[in-house]
Amino acid sequence: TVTFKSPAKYSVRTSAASGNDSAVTLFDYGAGNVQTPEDILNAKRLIFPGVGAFAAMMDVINQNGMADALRTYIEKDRPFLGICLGLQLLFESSEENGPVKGLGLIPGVVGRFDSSNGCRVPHIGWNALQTKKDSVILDDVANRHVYFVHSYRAVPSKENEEWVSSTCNYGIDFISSIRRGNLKFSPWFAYSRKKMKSGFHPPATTGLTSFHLLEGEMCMPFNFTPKRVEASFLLRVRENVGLSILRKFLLPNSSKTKKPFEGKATKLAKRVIACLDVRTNDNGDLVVTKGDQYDVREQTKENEVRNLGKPVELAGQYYLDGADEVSFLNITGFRDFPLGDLPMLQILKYTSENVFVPLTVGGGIRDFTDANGRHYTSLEVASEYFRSGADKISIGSDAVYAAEEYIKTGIKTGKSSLEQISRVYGNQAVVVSIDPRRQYLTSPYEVGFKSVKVTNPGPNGEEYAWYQCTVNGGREGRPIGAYELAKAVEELGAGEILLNCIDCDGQGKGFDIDLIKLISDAVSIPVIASSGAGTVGHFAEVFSQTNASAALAAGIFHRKEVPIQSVKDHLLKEGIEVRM
Ligand code: 1PR
Repeated sequence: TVTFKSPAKYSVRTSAASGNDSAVTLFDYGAGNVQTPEDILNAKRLIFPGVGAFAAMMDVINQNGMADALRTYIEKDRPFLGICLGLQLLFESSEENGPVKGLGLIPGVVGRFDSSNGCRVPHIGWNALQTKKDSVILDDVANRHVYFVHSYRAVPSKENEEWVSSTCNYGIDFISSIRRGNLKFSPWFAYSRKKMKSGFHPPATTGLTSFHLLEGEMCMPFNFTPKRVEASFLLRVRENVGLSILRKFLLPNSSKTKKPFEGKATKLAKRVIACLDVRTNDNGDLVVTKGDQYDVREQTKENEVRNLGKPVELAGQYYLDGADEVSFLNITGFRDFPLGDLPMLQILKYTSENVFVPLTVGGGIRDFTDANGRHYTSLEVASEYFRSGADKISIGSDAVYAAEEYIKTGIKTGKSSLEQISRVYGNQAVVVSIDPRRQYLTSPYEVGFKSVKVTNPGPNGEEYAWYQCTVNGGREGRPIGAYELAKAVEELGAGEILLNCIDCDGQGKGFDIDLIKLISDAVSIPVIASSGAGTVGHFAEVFSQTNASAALAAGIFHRKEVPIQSVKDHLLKEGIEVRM
């Protein structure tokens, strides 16, 4: 029984008062304190989809008495499923903005990943679990990749060994799930009567509005709308691992969902991302379009906007085809205010009901004053995107201005959209999209920006180039290079870089390896290589010759020239780990 107290709000909880054993209570610690400590104590099963920052969460739950209620509930061996912060808060303390004390139910601390061991932070993507002991709830996860996105992790130690049910390796081993319960009982008993705590890191990216669950080979955004719950629990539960974990928690005597997975996940997989550039065409319909070097109009007399399909349908197809993430770029967001562009929000809502891989959305994230004089902050714009189902937002033009200002003054004002959104939602939720254009040079000393010796000389035999950042969809060049921008936005709080290249966009001749090498070597956050994919070989090339964590393509997928599955098959053949 899943009933919602306030379905219109995302801060929903279920009714645990029905007396029905299958009732589940969702722990909402923020958003107006709709939940009381009594609700926790009366819960039949409690799910804590913790998102946000550790310190802020502990403050809230200590002040409103929920921390004590939670401790009592868990100490009484009542069924509890903690996700993300819902796992981390059980430990003694977290380093996140701290040290800050946790509930102290499990010995050990939550610390930050260290990028000095060669791993990019945040840890983003599909990684492999090492299951430690027979943990029925993880049946369907064995040998699979599951999605992580986080900068902090619980540290395994002798003292907490007995709690650990799986670990994951990212430079070092960290705790990916914990569990305690006596397995001489049947699974039903194990879940219903004994301690059961399992926290896969989930994404924490959607603030207080939603949480993510591991999905069959992936993690999904999970907005708790009744429709979504119904669709997900009742219809999709057979299809994916994440939901099967939930199902096993909620319906412990249910049968195994699938035959064992035959592949073998061993480490963090390289991601293949499908990108949908979206804009309104001349008839007023929101369509997926695709440019040639950012020109999205057909070379016809009518000069119409190229129309490659419907956004929700295409995104759904790419999810089924095996895309590891889907990105929407609202490419005219720089001139059309996104909150005035409700169809885009609708597209996100519909897409997130059916697409259970992380969704990124970009375009138009900035402060804005509308025609009636109402001022919207970039944070409000981003929040609206998150509420509509986005897991990450991507900032283009506004990040360029912020980086220019930061480089000029050396001061982090905390006021840029990038800083504000990453402070509230975490840097793993903030992508900076860079739109650079190659500018050839005869000597690297011609400009004050970082240049590279290019593999293919320029039209006049120039051997060097710098990559000039642009704003407003490539329309305006700015006095800042991609290298300088990438380093500045990393310092300002970006969690990932989406690295386009206007010269290569839509050309199908391969990624700009020189550029991607330059940027992925310069920063320690993940870099998504974009623009120019034309063959499966181009993906293998970018992963073998650069430190890109993901590769994104648009045209070849929209025109059905290269299926996502064939990209993955090829990468696998080349010895590059992918999520199959
Ligand atoms: O500046 O914050 O409003 O964000 C605008 C966003 O829209 C930016 O992320 C910017 O990259 C994007 N954008 C703006 N204009 C265009 C355009 O094409 N005219 N699209 C545009 C960027 C590039 C990629 C493309 C890859 C792969 N498109 O997203 O998907 O190049 O293409 P390919 O595989 O076909 O080569 P703001």
